[in-house]
Amino acid sequence: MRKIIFVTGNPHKVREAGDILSHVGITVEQNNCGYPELQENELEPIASFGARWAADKLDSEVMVDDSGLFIGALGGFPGPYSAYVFDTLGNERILKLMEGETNRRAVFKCVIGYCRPGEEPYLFSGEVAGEIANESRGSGGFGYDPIFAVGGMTFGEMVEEEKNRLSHRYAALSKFALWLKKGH
Ligand code: ITT
Repeated sequence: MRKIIFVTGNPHKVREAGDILSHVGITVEQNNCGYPELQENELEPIASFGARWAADKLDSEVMVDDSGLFIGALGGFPGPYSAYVFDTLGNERILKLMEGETNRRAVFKCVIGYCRPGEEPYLFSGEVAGEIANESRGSGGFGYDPIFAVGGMTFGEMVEEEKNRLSHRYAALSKFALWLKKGH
């Protein structure tokens, strides 16, 4: 089994990535060393810089995951600021911001950055379209899962395998896995 170091402070991401990548013979190991998160309007440069920085710091091949929830009616907010907004506002106050809003469309995006020491990073992105639920539902998953719904069900209401079959992370990791399988 090939083992890739996953630099993240979020154990839920590691668990999901571990599940998804185990099907293609890859295991992931969490490293909590962190990386400087650029302030950018897109996820790609954040993942790119982070992957390169961590590969050089750990002198090993690494992957990072930068994800964000882009809410249409809020002009794409919180997008790349999703972690900060989750920590400061949280789901209930996002639902308040969305009160009376009929356009509930949102997109969850994930960008996986992969890098080897001294090399250029590679990026793999995935997204899933969904809606902001009217209320928080379900206790599964993490973060925005209880308020992000696909096909009428929130990620929080889904069992892990269901979320992992249709999530933004699954979409990004599938591309990554395919690329690795080609011998990279
Ligand atoms: P690292 O940067 O250390 O990897 P993080 O949790 O800060 O961990 P992000 O910046 O990518 O990661 O996360 C943005 C926010 O979106 C954060 O609050 C996450 O909890 C949340 N999030 C990311 N993926 C999610 C998912 O699949 N379902 C629900 N919320 C998610």
